[in-house]
Order: sequence, then structure tokens, then C-alpha cells
Amino acid sequence: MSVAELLTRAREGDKGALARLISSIERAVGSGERIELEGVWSARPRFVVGVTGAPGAGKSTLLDKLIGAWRSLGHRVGVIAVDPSSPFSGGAILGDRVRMQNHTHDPGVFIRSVATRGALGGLSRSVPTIVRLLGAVGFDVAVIETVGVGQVEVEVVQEADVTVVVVTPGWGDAIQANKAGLMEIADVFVINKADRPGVRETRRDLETMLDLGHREPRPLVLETVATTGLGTEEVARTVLDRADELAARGVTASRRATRRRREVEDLVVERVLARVEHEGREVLRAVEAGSLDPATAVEQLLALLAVRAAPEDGAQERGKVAHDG
Ligand SMILES: Nc1nc2c(ncn2[C@@H]2O[C@H](COP(=O)(O)OP(=O)(O)OP(=O)(O)O)[C@@H](O)[C@H]2O)c(=O)[nH]1
Ligand SMILES: [Mg+2]
Repeated sequence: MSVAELLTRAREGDKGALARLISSIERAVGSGERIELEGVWSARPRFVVGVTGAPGAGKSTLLDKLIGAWRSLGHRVGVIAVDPSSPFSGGAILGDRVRMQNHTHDPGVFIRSVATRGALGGLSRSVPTIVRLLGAVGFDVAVIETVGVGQVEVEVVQEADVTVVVVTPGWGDAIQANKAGLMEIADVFVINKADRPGVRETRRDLETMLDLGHREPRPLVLETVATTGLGTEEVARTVLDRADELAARGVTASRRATRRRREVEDLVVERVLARVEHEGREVLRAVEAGSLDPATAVEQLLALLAVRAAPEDGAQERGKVAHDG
């Protein structure tokens, strides 16, 4: 089936077609091939929610409850679970499948895991396109869930318009979140496992760090027990409200502008590097051997690329999206 046919079916609600499209996108991004998805470039779900936090913090359990709450509010929810450590994709991570299985038969919920690919820091290049695709086929809430709190997670989650950081009491999570740079990107903190001791201390740590950060609007701190659902409906409502507020203040627009720019920059770097490795092998070898200095090598490589840039790089038609890995 062609990509165009898959897209038509996905728009009609065919989750299998959507899954196959996502696989095509991942393959294309992985191999640097270009696929065109009519009308996808400009599509975006109304709410793009990032969920991150340390492994085992309860992200998936919480998300399962959030999905339920958003569904009752009439939203259609698409989830991308990004696993930076896994080379595998296509289908849900087993644990996530178990915890979110309440929704597998709901046509208004789509859950899919993606592996991270790409040369630069393992960031999943396919995420921005998959998010657009979810919007194009009618999901108005897209969730990007990541495992862990490292650099990759921060990057991936920056694709979101509103970011939820899940921490747990008593494990120094707040401090760790701070170190990982999550204090700058979190819009809502959720202290999950609030049935355990240490909630007050964790809240105090977070509030202290937020005092130092002077973020506007100030990130919110909520508490949940995801396993029982305590506090989760409030999180579901708060996250969407905060997303609307960020949009109204113009924060979302400026984040998106930065993101679009970075997406292009990343793709350019990746593509140029791929060509350098391929076409500039001899120059690189001379540098490795010490017979060519770096500055001259750069000049030679750029000249090499400039000569061969033109043929396949025709101007793109508007409304289409290219995947150049
Ligand atoms: N006591 C308690 N346990 C919880 C709570 N929320 C989740 N758990 C448990 O914590 C464990 C991890 O939950 P997950 O939802 O898989 O956590 P996660 O953050 O998605 O984990 P990874 O995907 O591995 O990073 C499970 O055994 C949950 O049942 C909570 O509020 N209280
Ligand atoms: Mg999980």
C-alpha cells in the first residue's frame, strides 16, 4: 500500500494504517530517504504534552489515568513512548502495553513506542513528524513519553508544547530533575507516589528551585497516586489549561519557532555529515593520517558538497514534508 493510501486510511481511523505509516517514517528517517505526506507538515495536535521523569516514577501508570480523563473530556489521544535505550520499535514497550491496555480497544486512543535513531545524541528524529501525523489524522492530544531524565529526554520532550515532569518523594528526584535541566522545561511537576513518605520535602525542594528560577508562568506542582487515580483528573485538566495559558501568552509560538529552526538545523547537520562521511572519505582519511590540516579539509569538503548539492534537492512543494534523516 502506498504512503498516500495509508494516510487516507489513517485519517479514516485505521490504527493499523497509522502504525504502518509511523514505521515508514522511522525507516525513512533512519535511511535518509524522503517520503511525502500530503498536508502533514502544517498539521499539529491542539495539545502536545511531554511526559518525562526517572525510570519507574510512574509515568505510564499516570498516563493511563490521564488518557482516561482526557477521553471523558472528549479528546482523542495519541501517545508516542520514546525509549532512548532501545534499538527496537514498532509496537508498545511491554510494560507500557500492560499499563495502558485499558485503552487498546478505544478508537480514540493510539499508543506507539518509537526507538531513538540518528547520529546526534540518539535523538529521535522521527518524533516531530509523528507528532504532526497524529494531528493530521485527528488526534487533538498528542503525548510524548520518555524514559529517564537525561539529555535525550530533555531534547525529545522539547518537541512538546507543555511538559510534565514526574518525580517521586524521598529519592532526591527533585535535585536530579534540576541537574538534568528539567527545571527549565517543566511546566507542571507531578509528585507521584504521594502515598509514600517524603512528599512535603520533595515539594519544598521543588518550590525552592522554582523560586530561584523565576519562570513565568511559574510551573505548577501537583500530587498524585497514579495507581489509585488520586489527583490524576486534576493533572489532566491542569495540563491542558496550562497549555492554553502558554499559548495565550505567546510562549508556545516562540517555543515552536525555536523548535522548527532547530529541527532544520539538526537535519542539515545530519545530512551534511552523512555526505561528508560518504563523499569526503579521502579528505577525512588525509586528516586522520595527519597529512591535511583541518581548516583546509573543511574548505575542501564544503567545495566538494557545493558542487554536488544541486540535482536531487529541488524546492519542496508547500504542504509536504520531507524526511531527510
Ligand atoms: N505506591 C505507588 N506505586 C506506584 C504509583 N504509581 C505507579 N506506581 C508503581 O510504580 C511502578 C512503575 O510504574 P510505571 O508507570 O511503569 O513507571 P514509569 O515511569 O512509566 O517507568 P518506566 O517506563 O520504566 O520509566 C509500577 O509498579 C507502578 O505500579 C503510585 O502512585 N504509588
Ligand atoms: Mg513507562
